[in-house]
Amino acid sequence: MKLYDSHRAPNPRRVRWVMAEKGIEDVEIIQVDIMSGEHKTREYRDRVGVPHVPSLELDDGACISESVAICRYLEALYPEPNLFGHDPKEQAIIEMWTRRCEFYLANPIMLNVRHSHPALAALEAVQVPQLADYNRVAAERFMKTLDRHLAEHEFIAADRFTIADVVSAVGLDFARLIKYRPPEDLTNLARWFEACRARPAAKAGV
Ligand SMILES: N[C@@H](CCC(=O)N[C@@H](CS)C(=O)NCC(=O)O)C(=O)O
Repeated sequence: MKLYDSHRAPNPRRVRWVMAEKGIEDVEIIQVDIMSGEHKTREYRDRVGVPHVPSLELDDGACISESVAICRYLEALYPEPNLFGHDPKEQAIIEMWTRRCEFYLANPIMLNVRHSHPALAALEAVQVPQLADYNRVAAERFMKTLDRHLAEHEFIAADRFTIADVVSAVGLDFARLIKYRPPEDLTNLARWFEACRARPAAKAGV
């Protein structure tokens, strides 16, 4: 299998992190330079279907994009350690949190960064500072919810590290590009974030 990756981009990092948690080493990593538009070439779009990274190309040539779908596929091939849930209830709860964390935290943070960092202007038709502010405020609203939840829970979605933690930690870490730090009073969030960042797999390909 081949992973179309882009070194600094957050969504491919989710996949690299999951691969490292599971000790997956038999995937060839191919760097795609999104800053120069390599993901928009005819060849890449024909192969992958969308101008996005990551994408996982299977040995039969099929390409799976969407980082969480790729991670779920890898979980089916390499079930341990379990990141997506053991039984229907746990799977649904982990998916619930993963979607919340993607919609209300990771995506707004990504938009905040993309509309603030001068170097990322290359990825936007136009950078809109108000959009950056709006998305930061939206992400911080959900950070408060997460902080309250993490007062009672070590990890976000289960009694162990899961895909919901990967999505959230990668999102928050991406904001370091613009030197963003979550509000200091969110101490439970800070404790959880440091625990995630301390995991050996957090350094995969970073
Ligand atoms: N929901 C998709 C998002 C993919 C995505 O937006 N990837 C970014 C890099 S993190 C990208 O390819 N950006 C290229 C662009 O915006 O032109 C996923 O989770 O894989």
